[in-house]
Amino acid sequence: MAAPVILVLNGPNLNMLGVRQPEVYGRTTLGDIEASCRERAAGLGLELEFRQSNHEGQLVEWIQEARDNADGIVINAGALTHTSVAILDALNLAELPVIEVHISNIHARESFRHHSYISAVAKGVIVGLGPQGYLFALEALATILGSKKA
Ligand code: CA2
Repeated sequence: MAAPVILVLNGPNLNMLGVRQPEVYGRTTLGDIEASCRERAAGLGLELEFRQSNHEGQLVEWIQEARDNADGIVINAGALTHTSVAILDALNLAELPVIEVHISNIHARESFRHHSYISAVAKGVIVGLGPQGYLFALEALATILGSKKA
């Protein structure tokens, strides 16, 4: 059987991880996160597509494509988490299991970060656990999709 395909999507400014504000987001770069996700996905029997865009429309298009090309989505939409009904609609249309990830604990930060449009469609939400949150999200999808190796 073919390995389930997981689309890991990253929104605006996440390409700056490890470069600015290490006190909030740490020193790990998005490249480091991609490498650890690839390693974990291989161990879980998952195929990985890892992407980042600063553009809402690009993220919407990737989510639309995922409906036919992927089996699950991990998404850290960055600041679009708190503003984008378009991403919520795209995720609803995709009809795939979604795990929402945030590196920081958005509930311990400014009040405008406390609400997420994406949480309404997410099977689960992982916040505040740093880059490891992405790995927990892959574990969760592997369990949901039944691909976890014994
Ligand atoms: O904690 C998270 O993962 C966030 O999704 C990160 C977003 C923020 O807007 C969300 O509220 C929570 C920010 C993306 C990263 O922005 C950077 C800013 C400075 C230095 C490095 C990254």
